[in-house]
Amino acid sequence: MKLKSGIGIKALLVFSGLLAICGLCMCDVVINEFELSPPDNGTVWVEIYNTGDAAVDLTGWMINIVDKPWEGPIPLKGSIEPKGFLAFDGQESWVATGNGTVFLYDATGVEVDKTSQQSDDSYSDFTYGRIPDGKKTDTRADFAFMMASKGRSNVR
Ligand SMILES: [Ca+2]
Ligand SMILES: [Ca+2]
Repeated sequence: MKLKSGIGIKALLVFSGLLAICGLCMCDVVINEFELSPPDNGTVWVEIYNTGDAAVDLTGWMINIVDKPWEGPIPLKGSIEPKGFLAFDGQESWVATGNGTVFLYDATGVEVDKTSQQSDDSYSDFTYGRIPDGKKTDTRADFAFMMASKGRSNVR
């Protein structure tokens, strides 16, 4: 009897371990749009989109904008709803060069998404975004130069 329950607990631990691993594998959140060349000396920002069917806890997640040797880390918080959009601002003190690659890391530091390197010196209301939302073939073609839609669905 004791042995049985011991096995039961072990199985339960293995099972919850698998659940935890699945939780970490949620690669359903993508970088959906980013503004590295904002108009009027504005703040750079990055929009993420949850392509999945479950809310994702963003505690401990991080966006990093890299324009070597410069890096701009943006810690995330809260959670993102299924098919939801969220935009996170960089720091106002950052001087936008219009260049950069954007990375998204989950709470364990695993790279969840990465954009192509972009260069945009227009300092206009246009941004780079995935059209349609969440399009991910891991090529430059995933991102179109489009009218900014911060925190909303992307439209050409
Ligand atoms: Ca812009
Ligand atoms: Ca958008």
